Amino acid sequence: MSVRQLLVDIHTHCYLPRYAAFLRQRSFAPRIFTRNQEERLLILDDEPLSGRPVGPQYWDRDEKLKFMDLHNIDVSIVSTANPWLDFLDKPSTASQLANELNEDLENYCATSPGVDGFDTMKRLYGFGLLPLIKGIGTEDLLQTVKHITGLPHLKGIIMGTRGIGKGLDDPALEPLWEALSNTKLVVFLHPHYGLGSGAKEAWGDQENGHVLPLAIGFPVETTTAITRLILAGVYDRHPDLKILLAHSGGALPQLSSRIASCISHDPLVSSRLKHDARYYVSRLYYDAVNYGPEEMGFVADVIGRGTAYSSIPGAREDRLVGYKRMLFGTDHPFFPPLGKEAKWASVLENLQAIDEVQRWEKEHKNAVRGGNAIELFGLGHE
Ligand code: 5CU
Repeated sequence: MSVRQLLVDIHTHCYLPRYAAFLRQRSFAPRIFTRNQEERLLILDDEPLSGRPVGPQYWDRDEKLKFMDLHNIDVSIVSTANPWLDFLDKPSTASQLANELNEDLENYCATSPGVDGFDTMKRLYGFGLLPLIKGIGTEDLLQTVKHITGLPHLKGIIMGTRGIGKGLDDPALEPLWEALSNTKLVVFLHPHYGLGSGAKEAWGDQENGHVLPLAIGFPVETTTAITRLILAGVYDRHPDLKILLAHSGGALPQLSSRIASCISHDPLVSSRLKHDARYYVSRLYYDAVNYGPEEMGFVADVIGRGTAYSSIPGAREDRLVGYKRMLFGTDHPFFPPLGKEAKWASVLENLQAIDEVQRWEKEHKNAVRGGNAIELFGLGHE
């Protein structure tokens, strides 16, 4: 009897009811407000103050399950959408809210239905939140990591690119990397700020909706953040860290040889790292959210090629292993159809892209669609 291959969505968001209620109490971004009897969401610094419509698809678990059913998604690993708790300024509020939201998400997942034919597997798992704000104590961060490791349906944490205010190369984060690398938790690194204060000039005066911040700002932000982490030697000190990059790593795969070359020509940095930068690229995980078969195959090729850049003697290049580090995602509830179509193009495009990668056999496509996620997150073994 052949075993059904599962479709697992590892990039799918929500604003839990408690989080949405919190945003409704705020009078500036991030906030949810009502205009003409319609709730609207304002989260990005550079979006029009009118925000955009927001509704139950962001907080109602039944809506998530309906969306999954519509697209034949068996399992989702749900994360709070940006900007998480980054905007809070009181460590005690951030820690308390993180703990409450992590409990809420555990409950959201633990009480979800099981997957048909897979006895021990739930349809919903989650990424928890850390109180990553300026002024937070290391103990508070480590306490939250410990709390999350005790919540069996939370399989990782989602975090933004600012860490506790100074980015991911901040030495103050060292104990956190250490703690995370001693757990099975996967760190989902996700953008929010785009180009930050440089955006106004970079995007120009023309009104282009959300296109530039999302298509360019987000990926550049992720690329910069993970490059800074690599340059700080975090992966050398914590090779067991499991970091999953949103949007297929942004521009990292495309720029990895250039980054490696810039490092090797820089007198300050050339001897700092244990490996060529391309090796670290092969140690990361990437969502398969890039909407095109050529991009999908390219990212996998670059990951696979990185295996040859280890400074470990005898390391061999195996281009085909790249697919093992790529995992299907949707970005739901963002990118809904503009028209009345039932199925979401943003989902179908990524599925089609996976399906059309040249040189990927059925086995590779199934791994990216779900097998890799089941293995990486240990689904069904809680
Ligand atoms: O449309 C957007 O603004 C977003 C966002 O903020 N976060 C995300 O994950 N996808 C799209």
